[in-house]
Amino acid sequence: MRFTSIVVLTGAGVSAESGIDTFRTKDGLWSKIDYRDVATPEGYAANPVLVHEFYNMRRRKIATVEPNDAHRALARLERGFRGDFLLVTQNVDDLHERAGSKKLIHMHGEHRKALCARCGSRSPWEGDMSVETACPSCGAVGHMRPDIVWFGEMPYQMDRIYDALRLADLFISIGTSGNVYPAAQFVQEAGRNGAHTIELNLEPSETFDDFDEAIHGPAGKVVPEYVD
Ligand code: BJW
Repeated sequence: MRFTSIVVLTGAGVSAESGIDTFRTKDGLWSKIDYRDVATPEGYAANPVLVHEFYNMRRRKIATVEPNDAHRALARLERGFRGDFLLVTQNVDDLHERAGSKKLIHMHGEHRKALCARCGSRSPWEGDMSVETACPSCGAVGHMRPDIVWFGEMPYQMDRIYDALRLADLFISIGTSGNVYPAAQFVQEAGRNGAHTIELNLEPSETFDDFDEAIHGPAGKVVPEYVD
């Protein structure tokens, strides 16, 4: 491969063929539940029981699914690439790790972690969570929440991501609708710094026009074809 520094951005579409719901497609999560109720700090303050139920259900689902060919192809790309590599995922599932990816950032958090809103500690989390759950670090009850970045909150590790985007000479965006910022701006940031930019998505995304190249189709097919 002629490139020296690769940044890959993934979204819900990369996990769709594993059986995880996307958000904004016709039957996606946001067609069934109002995102303001479950994906904002205000929704959580208004009804923490509903929010815990929503994430408990999603955490249980993730435990039953497996990585697909797209996750495995990205792990192969990382293993076989000699230069700098960073996988930035918006997904909160752990399918990239389970497929073998190592150099990755979960910019929107992780289902298998809990965040204490009282002391700020993060803990690995496996089972359900409720308003009765005590924080393993400080012992406070009623402050544990899923470690998920909600609307209006700052995504994780933005400095590291922007540093990688500035150095990248290849930016690959996979399975994301390009509706949610700041991830939707990464293609512009990478392109401004000279990277070749490519979209691999089921259909043209909102930011399709910003890419140098696009291949449209299911991730489980187009990602291995592109990578191998
Ligand atoms: C397939 C496929 C297959 C299907 N193969 N492809 C006005 C203007 C601009 C910005 C704002 C604004 N008002 C508010 C904002 C900011 C806000 C925002 O972007 N809002 C927009 C909705 C307008 N953003 C934020 O608040 C973020 N924080 C922030 O901006 O902080 C300030 C800041 C500023 C500057 C720098 C840094 C920081 C936080 C956003 C947090 C998002 N959180 C969620 C959590 C949901 C909870 C949960 O997980 O349960 O993250 S929302 C949800 O959307 C989730 C996802 O990670 C994220 C992105 O969705 P994604 O992955 O793109 O999924 P879909 O469903 O949209 O698309 C799937 C795609 O796959 C589709 O295109 C399909 O076609 C495709 N596909 N099957 C390949 N088999």
